[in-house]
Amino acid sequence: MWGAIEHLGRDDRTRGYLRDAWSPADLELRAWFRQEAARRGLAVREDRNGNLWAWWGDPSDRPGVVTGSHLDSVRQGGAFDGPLGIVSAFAALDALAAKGFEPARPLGIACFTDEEGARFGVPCTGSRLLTGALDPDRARGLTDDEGDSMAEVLRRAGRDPGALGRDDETLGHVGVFVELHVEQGRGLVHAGAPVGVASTIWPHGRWRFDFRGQANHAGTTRLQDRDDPMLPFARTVLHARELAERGGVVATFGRLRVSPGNANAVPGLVSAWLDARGGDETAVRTLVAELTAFSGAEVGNESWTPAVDFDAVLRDRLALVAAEAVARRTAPPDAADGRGRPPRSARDAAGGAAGAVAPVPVLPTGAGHDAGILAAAGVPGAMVFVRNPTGISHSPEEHAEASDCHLGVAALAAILEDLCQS
Ligand code: HGY
Ligand code: MN
Ligand code: MN
Repeated sequence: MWGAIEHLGRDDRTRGYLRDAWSPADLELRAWFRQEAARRGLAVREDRNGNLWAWWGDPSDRPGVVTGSHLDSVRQGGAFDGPLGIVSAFAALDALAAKGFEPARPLGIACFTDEEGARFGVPCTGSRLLTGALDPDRARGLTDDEGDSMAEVLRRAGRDPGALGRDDETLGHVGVFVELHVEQGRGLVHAGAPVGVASTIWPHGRWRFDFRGQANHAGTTRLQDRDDPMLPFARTVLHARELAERGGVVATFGRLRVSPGNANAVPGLVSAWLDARGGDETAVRTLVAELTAFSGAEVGNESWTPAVDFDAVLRDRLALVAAEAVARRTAPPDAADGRGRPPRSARDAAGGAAGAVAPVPVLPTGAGHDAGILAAAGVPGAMVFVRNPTGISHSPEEHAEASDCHLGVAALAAILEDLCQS
């Protein structure tokens, strides 16, 4: 499966991915999702917001267990952020089917649309629209770099933008949502573990800063006659770093638009997007307020996601289930006979004694996810992380070892089996 999609949307110069929502690459990936679901006899449907759902069983009978993630990427992103959760979901269902497991409740795979917000600027638009966290009129009016609105892009993709909006029927099909994701950090590297479970998603948001000035000739305009917006922008970027260090949070200006963008002219407008996050919501909001006052820019909030604490009982239960699944696949051959038979049980394998297997590490994350949007809407959820050797993400360097990915699938399969027992 991985081989079937890894070339889709890849920039072969940089090996980064360009998988904007509703781009040709995204449409090819959505077709791939439908093929993989059909190959397994899963009923596929697209909801009014463009999210895809593949079902083993009928969720209108009773709320199901859902896993999945997203297929879109940031610009020049990595291969794993999103797709690893989708490929692992299909592989986990294959593992359950191969052992003859019959889920006692519907089991679904979700592919959320436009999780990164790379094209229209707001992250998780599919899950935010689904849960009512994003106003459909605002969504329809969001524009991309070409000035095309989401409504126009949806129409071109054969969808009805008028249908966007909260979808309680679809949301009601999700009894619990478990998202597997490559770790975007090095927590599992430091813990020496291939798989972990999320505790919290940090509060995070995006703000647009517009610095207005006077467009003018770069050669004939004296310095004292200039109103150059690039200067307050530059001071603001440096000040953001100082405030972030002081406040114990992170702040990033990663997207910049200089208008009109002539090399031989003082710009008239500099637009810059701030991404601010941290474990403490007050500290994040304080940074934004202080930076706004300092900047002198027009500042608009484009998205805000409050802190999400995943359900602690579910988190701890899945951390144990994942640990047992990993132990079963990594335990040394049974010493008794030395014939390398898998050990009698994960518990024996762990320590020989009847002791329990230690749960996998439980980690916070500074990355937003659809699982966080659903949890904020009251859908019980959890996240499974797969080790990322360098921790790098949102970059072509993003990577996960195949052996860790397979352990992630084993953990996800065990989790889905555990949740679908009854
Ligand atoms: O930006 C994020 O945290 C996520 O990768 N969309
Ligand atoms: Mn991402
Ligand atoms: Mn992601």
